[in-house]
Amino acid sequence: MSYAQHVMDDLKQKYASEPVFLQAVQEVLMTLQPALDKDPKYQQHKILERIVEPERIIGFRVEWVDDKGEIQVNRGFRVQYNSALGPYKGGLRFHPSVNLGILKFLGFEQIFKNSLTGLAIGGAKGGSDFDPKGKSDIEVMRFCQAFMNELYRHVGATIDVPAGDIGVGGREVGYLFGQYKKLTKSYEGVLTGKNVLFGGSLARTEATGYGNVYFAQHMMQGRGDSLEGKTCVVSGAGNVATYCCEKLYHIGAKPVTVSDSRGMIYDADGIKVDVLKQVKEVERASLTRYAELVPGAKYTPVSEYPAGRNVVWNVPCDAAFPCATQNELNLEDAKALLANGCKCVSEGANMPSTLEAVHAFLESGICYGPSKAANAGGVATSQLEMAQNASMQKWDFATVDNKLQGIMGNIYANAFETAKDFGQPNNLVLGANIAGFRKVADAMIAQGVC
Ligand code: NDP
Ligand code: 2IT
Repeated sequence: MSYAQHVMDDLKQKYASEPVFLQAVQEVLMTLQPALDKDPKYQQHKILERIVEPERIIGFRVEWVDDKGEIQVNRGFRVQYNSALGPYKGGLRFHPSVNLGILKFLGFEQIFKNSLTGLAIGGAKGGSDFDPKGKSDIEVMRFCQAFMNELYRHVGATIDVPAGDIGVGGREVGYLFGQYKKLTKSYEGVLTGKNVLFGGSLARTEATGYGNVYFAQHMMQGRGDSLEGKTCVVSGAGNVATYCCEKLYHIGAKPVTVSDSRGMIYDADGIKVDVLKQVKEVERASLTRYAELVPGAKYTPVSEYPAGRNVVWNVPCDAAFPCATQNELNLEDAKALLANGCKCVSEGANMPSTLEAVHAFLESGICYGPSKAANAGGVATSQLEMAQNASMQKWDFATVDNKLQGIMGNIYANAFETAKDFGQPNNLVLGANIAGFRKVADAMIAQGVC
């Protein structure tokens, strides 16, 4: 039995109750074997056994009082996964589905993603089962303050720097930052994704979506093609999806769909990004509101989806950008995309495709950009925010965006060249996993067993 398989089997026994965590580890470990065979030092130093275990897991009770005066209790977590390359770095997710297994999957992915950026950041993730939906602004503020009342002990500008993810955007980061400052007296870059008024970086809001499109454009250009003039489907309607749509227009492509947890929009003329921002960023409403504001757009509620399938993937397209959540694209969806002529899938969300869907994309030979490479622009720009905070500088939008473009180009080249070195030039899953892994593993070996 191979080294990777042995570690995977052991993990399956230990963490049977954490299926998405096991899925994320499986995807990585099953592609690493050629690198492990080439260099026995990784097995000698028991790198796999070490890298799959978080350095530290912090779990805590979050109690707060809602607008009716009732006490509410939520669970809070921070998974400090790996600090070989730098301070822990990764987002916070506030969503009712959050549990330790989901945060371990996200934290594990973050290790390799952050390594791929080429920047000095370790991997982490955190969050809570708190649901910001339907809560008043004051309730969200009280919750964020209660969450930080424990988290502040474990984070800091050179220790662990959280940011946003699902359910955590500029508003939440602002409240978390305010409470950290209150508790510690320290005005420091302890969170990224801050408002530009108090240390936030220009282009951080746009970075994940823009970066995903830059990555997809590199993949297409690598095949002598381009996204220009192409019809694109996008899932999600939050931060990543919105700025993915915006950048698609900048490069001459047309996004025709977006979706949220209640339904999807098909707008054949192209998604109106200003309307989407109004609905989601200003009104915080459902996509039914988009259909009200854009009469030509077609809204399909989840209740009309065929069992478990987002109909976004049935819309004929040249390129697809899953930007909502994990496992939102299954084998049937992959087959529908391929049958309709889709040539490129670039993942804005973390692990949006099931393992079966990933295999279908790889076998088909289309451009497939795995999330830890394609969506790394968000965390990379977070590191640029850390750099600006540490040096007390503020860079203009173009400076940050140019750096982001350079980073996405480097990630593509690194994943592609690594995949080529291992004889599978079009397998960016293998290329990204091996390239991300080797840097972290080599740093762990150099830092000793500690
Ligand atoms: P947001 O909260 O801004 O938006 C999430 C979007 O996805 C919403 O439209 C939401 O719908 C939808 N969604 C969430 N969960 C589900 C679900 N279970 N089923 C259907 N739709 C769902 O989050 P982001 O845009 O920031 O994050 C989207 C994805 O991108 C996540 O996978 C995240 O981990 C990843 N990511 C984010 C980065 C960032 O910088 N923000 C960086 C890298 C990756 P609704 O509003 O109805 O809940
Ligand atoms: O999944 C991710 O990379 C993020 N949610 C962004 C993390 C960050 O620290 O900016």
